[in-house]
Amino acid sequence: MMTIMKILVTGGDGFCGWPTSLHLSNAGHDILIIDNLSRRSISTELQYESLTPIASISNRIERWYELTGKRILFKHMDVANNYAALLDAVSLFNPDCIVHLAAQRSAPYSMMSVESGNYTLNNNITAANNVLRAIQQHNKTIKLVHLGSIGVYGYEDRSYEIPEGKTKYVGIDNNQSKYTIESQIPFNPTSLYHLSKSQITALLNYYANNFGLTITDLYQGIVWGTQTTETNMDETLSNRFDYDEIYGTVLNRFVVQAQSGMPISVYGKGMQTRAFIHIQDTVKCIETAVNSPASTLGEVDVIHQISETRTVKSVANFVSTLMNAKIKHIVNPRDEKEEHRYHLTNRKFSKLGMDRLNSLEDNLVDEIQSVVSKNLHNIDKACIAPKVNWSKVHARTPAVRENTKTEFEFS
Ligand code: USQ
Repeated sequence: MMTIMKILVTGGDGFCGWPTSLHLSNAGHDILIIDNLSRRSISTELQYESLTPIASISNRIERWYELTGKRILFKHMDVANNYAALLDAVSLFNPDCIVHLAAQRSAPYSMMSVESGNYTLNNNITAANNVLRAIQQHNKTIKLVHLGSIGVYGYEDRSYEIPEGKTKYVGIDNNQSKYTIESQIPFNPTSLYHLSKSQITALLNYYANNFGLTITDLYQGIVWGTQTTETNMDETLSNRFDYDEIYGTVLNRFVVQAQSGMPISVYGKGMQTRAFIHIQDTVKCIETAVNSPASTLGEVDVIHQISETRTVKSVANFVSTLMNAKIKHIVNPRDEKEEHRYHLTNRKFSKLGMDRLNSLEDNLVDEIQSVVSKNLHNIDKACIAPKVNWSKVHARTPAVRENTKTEFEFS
């Protein structure tokens, strides 16, 4: 029988956080969302809006209550900047589990300017430390599920399969005896956002080793899709859909481009391999992690939250064939390898019963029809061309938006 838990979701108003909160609430858990609503203020700052209309957090919560009779609690709070308030909330709510999703999650945003890079590092690392500290101070048995990123490994050429968690190195010491070193394979993040997530893994290990906290770290791939069973129940519950140059991830962008008659913009050669997961599977994987037994004391349980890996070119080809759209290779605005070997293990979720995750083939048509076609009139073509150049740190403020190029530079 499922145990009903009290679950605190930080970042519960965001793209992964909102559907996760609904999903866990629907499963019968008591949910408290803590969020500073920064995803909404960054949207205003950039002047890039979600393609789907987004209701206010109070309307979302009220509608959920009207539809289901389930009450989600909400506290407007900045986890990174108000430790005392966070500790108060944790002490008062006394959760069994904290799902920590509060983070600045865009890699391009973190590379946009010195300020946005510093904000990403400070916000993400301090928020994670505050959550860990609150658990340590209030009640060390609270389980932490952190949403990490598969991007911490980076995209160098690797001939081997990247394991979930530690790998063993066996060597011979000076006395000709065998010794073993256990460690994660080296991280090589390619953006400050991904660097912030790799720094957080050090924090998680520190608190697990030194204070015995129970922690699961989900290294998630690029999320695509918009709605889940719960967000589909009513328009007021709709999740966001970003396709702009900063927050839009590759597949969302390709679908919007194809649907609005623009060429699909493949950066460089397009042989970059990336891991993907549908938002419906994100919420199910998080639920599985919440319900799974505690990790070995002192060890962070690392799980790869991905359903498939594909090259950018194969994603472009798939969308192009499906929607009869042209593909254009454009000058890559990022510092990244355009061709590399990349293999990831993802056996842990199948062992936990999550063995059939959605692939592009399963869900893309539905996504195009129910989300993109329906909101075609809202597409702002000017926000699609990439304006952040990875190798040049240059400020991009709303004030200069009108003057920035909206055309692509083709290679
Ligand atoms: N790309 C294109 N054309 C585009 C946009 C992107 O070819 O129009 C390419 C990029 O060069 C890159 C790949 O597609 O090689 C993926 O780019 P992305 O923007 O979809 O994803 P990325 O910026 O790497 O990271 C994003 C989010 C981050 C999340 C991460 C998942 O910014 O929040 O954590 O996806 S992962 O990297 O797997 O950890």
